[in-house]
Amino acid sequence: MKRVSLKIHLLVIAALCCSIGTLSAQKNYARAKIKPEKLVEINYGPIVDPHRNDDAMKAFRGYGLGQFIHWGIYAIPGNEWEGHLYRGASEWIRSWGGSSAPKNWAYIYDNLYKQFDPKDFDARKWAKQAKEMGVKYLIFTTKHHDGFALWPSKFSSYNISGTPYKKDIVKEVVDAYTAEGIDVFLYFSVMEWSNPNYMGKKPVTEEEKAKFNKFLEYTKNQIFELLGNYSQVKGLWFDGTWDASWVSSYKYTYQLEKDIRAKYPRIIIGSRFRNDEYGKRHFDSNEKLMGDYEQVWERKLPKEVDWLDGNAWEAVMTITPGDWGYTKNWENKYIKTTNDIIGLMMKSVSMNGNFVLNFGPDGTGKMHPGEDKIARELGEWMAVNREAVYGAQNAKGFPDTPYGYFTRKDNNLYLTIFNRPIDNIVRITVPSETKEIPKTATLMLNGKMLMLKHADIGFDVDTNSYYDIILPDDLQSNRPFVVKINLMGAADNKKKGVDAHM
Ligand code: JFZ
Repeated sequence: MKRVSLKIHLLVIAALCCSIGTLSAQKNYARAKIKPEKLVEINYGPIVDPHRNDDAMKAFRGYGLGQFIHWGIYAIPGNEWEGHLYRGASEWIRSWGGSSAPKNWAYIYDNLYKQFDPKDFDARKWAKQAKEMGVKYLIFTTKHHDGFALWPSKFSSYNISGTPYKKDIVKEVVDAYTAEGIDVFLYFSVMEWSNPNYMGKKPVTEEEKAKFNKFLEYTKNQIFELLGNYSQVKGLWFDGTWDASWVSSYKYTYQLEKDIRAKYPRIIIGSRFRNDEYGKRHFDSNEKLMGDYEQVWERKLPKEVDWLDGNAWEAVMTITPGDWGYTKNWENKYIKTTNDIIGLMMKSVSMNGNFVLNFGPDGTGKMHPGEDKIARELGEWMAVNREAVYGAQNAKGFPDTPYGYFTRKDNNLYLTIFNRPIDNIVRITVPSETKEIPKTATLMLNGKMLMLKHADIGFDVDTNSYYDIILPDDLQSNRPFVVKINLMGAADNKKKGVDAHM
C-alpha cells in the first residue's frame, strides 16, 4: 500500500517536472556558429534554401496556431488494458513489455485493428471544433510507429480497409479540414515496429540490405501514394527517422526529398526527414537547416528568438505531460490549463513560431472531454485576440516585458498580459534607438481605448523612454488579456510624416 502511494507521488513529481520543462527550456538548443575553417564539404545537405519564402512558406510563418491529431489503433486501449496501466506515452503502447504488460501483448495489439470501428467519428465535427478553436493548420497521423495506415494503402495490407470501419479516414479528415479553410499536413512515421523488412540497425549483410531496400521502396511508394491521393495536402511531418537504418540511407533519402520536391514544389517538409552523410539530423554538419522549418521543438520552446537564425519553426505540445495518443486517465497527471496553453502559444508567436496543440481522440472517434473544454476556452480567447496571433511576429526592437509577451503586426504591437501590475500601470520600455513610439492603446477585450502617457522618469544616462498604459481598476479577467498598442514613427520620422501632409 505504502509503495503504491509513494509511486504515485513520484509520478506526480515527474509529471510536474516534465511540464515545467516545457515552460522553460533547460538545455541550450541554440545553433553553434561554425568557424569558416571548420566547414566541411557536404554532398547530401539541404536541398532547398532554408529561408524559402514562397506563398506556402509565408502562410506557414503566419499560421500561429495549429492542431496535431494522433489517432490510430492505440486509441482503443488508451493507456491501459484490462486494468493494467501503461506508463509510457499512450501511442507507444504496442511496445509495452516487462512484468506490467499483459501476456502476448504485441499479438493482442496487432489484432486490435479487427475491432477498429469508431462509431462517433465525424471528421466534419473535428474540423468545426478546430475552426472554432482558431486553428490554421492540422497535422494528422496517417501512420504511426505501429505501421497501421489510416488510408487504404496499396502497399500494405495493415490498413483501414481491413477494419470494420473500412472507409478512408485520411480522406475524410483532409476533406473536412480543407472545407473549413484549415491547411493539412500529414504525419508519417518511417519507423515501423511490425514490418519484417524494417530494422533499427544499419543493414550490413546482403540479405539485410535487400530487405531494407524493399522497405525504402515501400516508404517512397506510400509517400507518393499519400501526395497523389490527397492533393490538398500542404506539408509532410516525418517522424521515426532516427534509427541507424534510415540514417545510413542518406543517399536514398536525399534523392527521395529531391523527387518529392520536383513533383510537389510547394510542399513543406520539416527538418526531421533526413540527415547528411555524417549522420547529422535536422541541421547538417555545417549547422544549416535541412528542410523548410525547424522541427526540433517538441514539448519544448527556444529560449530566445536569436536561437532560430530566422528559420521558420513550430512547437508541438501535448496537453498531458507526454502522451500524444488517447489517454483515458488524466487524474494522476498534470494537465496543462488553457492559460498554460495560451502562454506557450504567445511565447512561440513572440519568437516567430507556430504553436501546435495535440489532441488524441478515443477509439470511438470522440475527443477527450478535457480536450473539448480546452478547445472551447482557447477558441473563446482566440475570437477576441486572434489579431495578436495570426501573421504576428517578434516585436523586434522592443525588449522583453515582465508582463507577458509582445507580438507585432504592421504598425501594432500586442502585449498579452499574464502578470498584471498591482497598480494597474503597464510601463512599456522603448529604447531610444527604436524609431517608433506608442500612439494609442486599446484593450482587446472590449475595444476600449486606454489612457497612455509618456512617463519621463529621468534616470541618469538612461537610453530608454517609458510609456504608461493605465488599466481600468474594474477590469476583471481570469485569462491573460491583450493590449493593442498602435505605433507611430518617433520624432524624426514623425516630422517627415507631418511635412508630407502639408
Ligand atoms: C515522436 C513519437 O515517437 C511520438 O509518439 C509522437 O508521435 C511525437 C510527436 O513524435 O516522439 C518524439 C520524437 C522526437 C523527439 C521527441 C519525441 N525529439 O526530437 O525530442
